[in-house]
Amino acid sequence: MKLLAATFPAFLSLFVAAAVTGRSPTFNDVTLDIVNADLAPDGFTRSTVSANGTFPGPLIRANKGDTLRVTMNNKLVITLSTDSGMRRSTTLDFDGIFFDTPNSYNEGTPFVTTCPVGPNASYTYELPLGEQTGTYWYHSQHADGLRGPLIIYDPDDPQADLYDVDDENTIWFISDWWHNKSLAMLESYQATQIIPVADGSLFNGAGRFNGGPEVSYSVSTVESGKRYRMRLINASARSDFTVSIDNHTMTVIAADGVATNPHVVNTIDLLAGQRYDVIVTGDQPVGNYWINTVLGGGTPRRNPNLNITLGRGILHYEGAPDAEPTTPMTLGPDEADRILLNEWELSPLVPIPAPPADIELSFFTSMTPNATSPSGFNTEWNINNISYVSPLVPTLVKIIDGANSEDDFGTKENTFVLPANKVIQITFPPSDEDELHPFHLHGNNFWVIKSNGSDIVNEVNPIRRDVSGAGAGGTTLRFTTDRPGPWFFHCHIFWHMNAGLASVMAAGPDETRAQVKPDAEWDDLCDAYNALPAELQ
Ligand SMILES: *[C@@H]1O[C@H](CO)[C@@H](O)[C@H](O)[C@H]1NC(C)=O
Ligand SMILES: *[C@@H]1O[C@H](CO)[C@@H](O)[C@H](O)[C@H]1NC(C)=O
Ligand SMILES: *[C@@H]1O[C@H](CO)[C@@H](O)[C@H](O)[C@H]1NC(C)=O
Ligand SMILES: *[C@@H]1O[C@H](CO)[C@@H](O)[C@H](O)[C@H]1NC(C)=O
Ligand SMILES: *[C@@H]1O[C@H](CO)[C@@H](O)[C@H](O)[C@H]1NC(C)=O
Ligand SMILES: *[C@@H]1O[C@H](CO)[C@@H](O)[C@H](O)[C@H]1NC(C)=O
Ligand SMILES: *[C@@H]1O[C@H](CO)[C@@H](O)[C@H](O)[C@H]1NC(C)=O
Ligand SMILES: *[C@@H]1O[C@H](CO)[C@@H](O)[C@H](O)[C@H]1NC(C)=O
Ligand SMILES: *[C@@H]1O[C@H](CO)[C@@H](O)[C@H](O)[C@H]1NC(C)=O
Ligand SMILES: [Cu+2]
Repeated sequence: MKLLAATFPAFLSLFVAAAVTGRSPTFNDVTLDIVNADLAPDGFTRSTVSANGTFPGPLIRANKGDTLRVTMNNKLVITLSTDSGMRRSTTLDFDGIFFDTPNSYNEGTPFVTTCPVGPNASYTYELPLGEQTGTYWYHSQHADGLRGPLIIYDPDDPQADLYDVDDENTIWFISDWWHNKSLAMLESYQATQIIPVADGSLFNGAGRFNGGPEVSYSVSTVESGKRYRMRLINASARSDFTVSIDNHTMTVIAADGVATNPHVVNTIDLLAGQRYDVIVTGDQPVGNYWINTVLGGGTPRRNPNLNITLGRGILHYEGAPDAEPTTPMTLGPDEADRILLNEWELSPLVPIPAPPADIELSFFTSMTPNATSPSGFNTEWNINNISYVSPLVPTLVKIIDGANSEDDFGTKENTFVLPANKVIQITFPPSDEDELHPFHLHGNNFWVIKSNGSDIVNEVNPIRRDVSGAGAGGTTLRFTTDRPGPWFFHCHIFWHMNAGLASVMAAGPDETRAQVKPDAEWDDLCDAYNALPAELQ
């Protein structure tokens, strides 16, 4: 007995120590087969590039502290002759995941941290999740369907008392949907400067377009009296969404994986790549209610298939008939009744004041029509007059091989070499932009010191996130370079990014060389990619 009494606490404290220092991570192995699949989520059949043949791709679920190992098998081979117009080589990008430094080479951004993986090849991405929790998504760098949710659950969630249900049925995956293949649309955009307009939108993989069949809308079921943690993911290529639920409010409790103080609204504008976790309570009479997901970004004038009224899902109470709501399809609350989520009104649950900036950068965005760029593009988006073009050798490879200053990169790589452990401020000055560019920083959160649409400057408890809009009103972001590595910083609108609205924040080249230790599997990717014929790249 004595022995037991003496060893038990010792065992316990060892166990706790291991959990805290992450010395014995739980490996969580996931396989995704990237395949060409014919899908018709809105009733129109098209060939897609998809994870496991579905849209959205399967849920990747993890717990706080896990090390995720995602094996991607590129099986984009079978229908080569019929599927031209979609790329064969691919990577996976895990939006919002920090990656701890030694592993940041697994971050998946083509030609920044890796070369794409060709057909019939596989790659295993290792993601040590550390302290991160919340709502994320994975995607490839194209608009042909490869997108899916990634949720990190926290068994000791400090917000657990705010909701009763949080499971695979409380994910709201919202995206635009395109009937044409992305390469053809990109070519047309670059030739004409006319940005493609989506054919419609999907709510959890179901939607409709004008003149299409009446596909059943996706149903989200709730029980009267219960509180649900709905995880909204805007997995759009271009479009943003205005989300509301007839007769219900939404209490925002997290933005891009960062827990916030509860904030009640009835309308949320979701930019491409953004995520919000909201509490929805079954506090209305048992019935069926429309969830309105109204697509922004382009007018039906440019694409007659698009009817923004058709983007929706159903909030169904247990006990109500299995039927569509009998109320009209609207675009959400009238202007007067709208309680819009304003980013600057959110405050993190755990405030971290933004330290003063050591280095200040100013980002001026512009579009140059009819440019003749090295890539042959005819429409260019610029940051400070430079339109990003991917290098042939990934930024990380160059850094490992000794690149130290901006002169070691081509002008078109728009790479900012930043010392480690500094505070960087990026200001988008007020401009005559008529679009809001959802700028996304890989591998890090930033503080939103000033949001577009507000003059409030907040350095005390600003929201931290990884996507924020830059537009006419001006936006100020701040982040630290305490994670060495080259981090892509780009507009999340697929068409803008591909036309050059992107840059790379190369944090701490010396520290990157010292700390980032790629394995042999990664080392082989570029040689394998470069050996592929162009049509397989
Ligand atoms: C994807 O499909 C493969 C092959 O069927 C399967 O082994 C794997 O578990 C699936 N992945 C997920 C995340 O469901
Ligand atoms: C991929 O493997 C399949 C089956 O082994 C083969 O038919 C096909 O030619 C391969 N494709 C490439 C691009 O290597
Ligand atoms: C630029 O391209 C557009 C569309 O092709 C064309 O209408 C316009 O005249 C061109 N402008 C110049 C300056 O070449
Ligand atoms: C899709 O392709 C069709 C046929 O070429 C074309 O008429 C339409 O404008 C394209 N749609 C988009 C969004 O590019
Ligand atoms: C997703 O992001 C795009 C681009 O910013 C935006 O147009 C669209 O409204 C967003 N969707 C949602 C549901 O917020
Ligand atoms: C929503 O509330 C309005 C009045 O506030 C009511 O007219 C309408 O019937 C309600 N909708 C449902 C589906 O109960
Ligand atoms: C869009 O869809 C709604 C609902 O079905 C319909 O009432 C409306 O007429 C459609 N709009 C157009 C322009 O067809
Ligand atoms: C971009 O080019 C314009 C026109 O040549 C020039 O006026 C402006 O100063 C340049 N901006 C930057 C940030 O280099
Ligand atoms: C950005 O801010 C400007 C200035 O406040 C405002 O006019 C514009 O509507 C905002 N853009 C969006 C999409 O909210
Ligand atoms: Cu943009």
